[in-house]
Parts: sequence; structure tokens; C-alpha cells
Amino acid sequence: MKWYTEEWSKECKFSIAYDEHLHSEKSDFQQIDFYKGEEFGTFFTLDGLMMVNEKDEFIYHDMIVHPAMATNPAIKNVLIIGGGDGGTAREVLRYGHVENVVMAEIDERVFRLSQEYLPITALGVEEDPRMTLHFEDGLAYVKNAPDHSFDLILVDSTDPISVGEGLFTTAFYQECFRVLNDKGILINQHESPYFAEYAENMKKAHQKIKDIFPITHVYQYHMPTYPSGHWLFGFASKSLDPLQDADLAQWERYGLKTKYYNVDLHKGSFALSSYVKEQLTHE
Ligand code: AAT
Repeated sequence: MKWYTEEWSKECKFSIAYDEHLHSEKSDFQQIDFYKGEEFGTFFTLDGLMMVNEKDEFIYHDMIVHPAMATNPAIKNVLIIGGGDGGTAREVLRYGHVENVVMAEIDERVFRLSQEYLPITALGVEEDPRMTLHFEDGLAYVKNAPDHSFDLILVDSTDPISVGEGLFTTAFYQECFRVLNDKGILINQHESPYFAEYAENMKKAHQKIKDIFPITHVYQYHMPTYPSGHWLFGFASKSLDPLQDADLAQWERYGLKTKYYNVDLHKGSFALSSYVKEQLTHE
């Protein structure tokens, strides 16, 4: 058996078996590898870290998209930063009332290879007439975007190492605030509370966002193949609160079939464990 292994901390590693190493290349931005195995199906890694696999991608993509869509049923213009596998766009495009989706992904190779090897996330995304693709740095994209031009920004990024680093800076969050309209919502990949290195990233990101947005929450989901399995998204907003203002009855009327997200979980996912709350409040 061949094993893909990544380091979750200095003293903890995660391995999954694969049958085929489908593709390996060093793009202009990162090392990209696609594998195929029995348990997790096709999966890809960037710089030796799991990004997407066929078995648990539904968890991540449900949770990055649906809580915000339920909070504001009037969302029409959506900006996705990163998200090159297409899974986040796929979920956003399920809403008939969404009019424009822009994806600013730094690495076109991630998108092209996902179209080839991961149709589960990438199929049909480029063809949707509401979709505009920009293969450029997300920070550069938001710097040039006009004020108040988006209802929702979804930061579907790698961890704050190498190319993803700029997406965890105060400058980036400030630009996001500027390009969001008055009911705008920012969802960001918020790392994990469990292993020290990820917890540091989580705390820093939260502090920066809290200094800029009037409403900030963190919500959790269970992602088996990301370090420790306990992962978070940040919910930052200019006026809408995801618990007080969400129109969950309206969300149910859409009749979307989701495998992870539901309206009970919408409320439950914002309830955090004590040790996570403590990390987020004691800076
Ligand atoms: N949909 C879940 C998959 C990802 S991939 C994250 C994407 O962010 C990658 O395609 C990467 O190329 C892109 N990216 C990284 N930095 C930038 C940037 N500066 N601008 C635009 N796109 C960028 C998320 C996995 C989360 C993993 C958590 N451990």
C-alpha cells in the first residue's frame, strides 16, 4: 500500500492510502499533487497539505456558503477568494437569486486540474453565465474592486503560509470591509483551535477582523481530513447577525438538499467549546 502523509504538528502525522498519484507539478505558486484512493476518492494537496477530497468536501463547502446565504436571502453579488477547486462556487451557484459570482484564484493550475480530476467540485462552474473567473492574487483583486460592490465575500484560502499569507492580513480585511455593501458579510477560512500553530493563526485572524467589523462570530464544523478535524470559519458582518437576523424559514423554502448544513446546525455551529472561546477572547 502507498501512503500519503502530512504533518499535523511536530509530533502528529496523518496518513491515508492511495492507489494512484494522478498528477504532480510545481506551479508558479505552489506544489500541486492529485491522488486517488479508496477511502477518500480523489484528493489534492497544496504544498503537502490536504485541500479537497471527494469524501468530506461537502462539509467544508456547505459550511463556507450556506450560513451566510441563510443570514441574508437578498445576496446577489458574491466574491470568492481562492476556492480554485470550484466547490464553493458550486454551492453558491445553487441559489437562483444569485446574479454574479466572481472568483479570484491565484493559481489557474488548481482550477484546470480540478476540472480534469475533480468534477465533483469543478464541473459546470466555468460554464455558468453568472460566473467570472480572475486568475490573480485575491489581495490585489480586492484592492482594485470598487466600494460597496459585493454582498458577500467568501475567503476559501490555504493556510497563512506562502501564497495564502496576504489573505490573513489587516490590509486584506480592510479592503474586504470597503468593497462590501452595508449588509455585507465576510466569511473566512479561520483555521483550527487544537494544534498550537493553527490556534495561533486563528487567534491572530480573529483579533484583526474584530478590530474592523462591528459584528464578528466564529463557527465550527467537523472536517475529518484537516489537522485535528476541528475547523472554523469566521463570520464578520457590517450589520446582520447570523443568529438574530438569519431567515431560516426562508432558507428551508429554497428546498436545497444539503448533506451537512441544516437550520439546526446553523444555530448550533456558533456555539463554541470553552477552550475555543477563551482563546478567542484573551488576546
Ligand atoms: N475549497 C477548499 C479548498 C481550499 S484550496 C484554497 C485555494 O486558495 C487554492 O486553490 C489556492 O491556490 C488559493 N489561494 C491561496 N492563496 C491565494 C491568494 N493570495 N489569492 C487567491 N487565491 C489564493 C481551501 C483549503 C483549506 C485548507 C485548510 N487547511
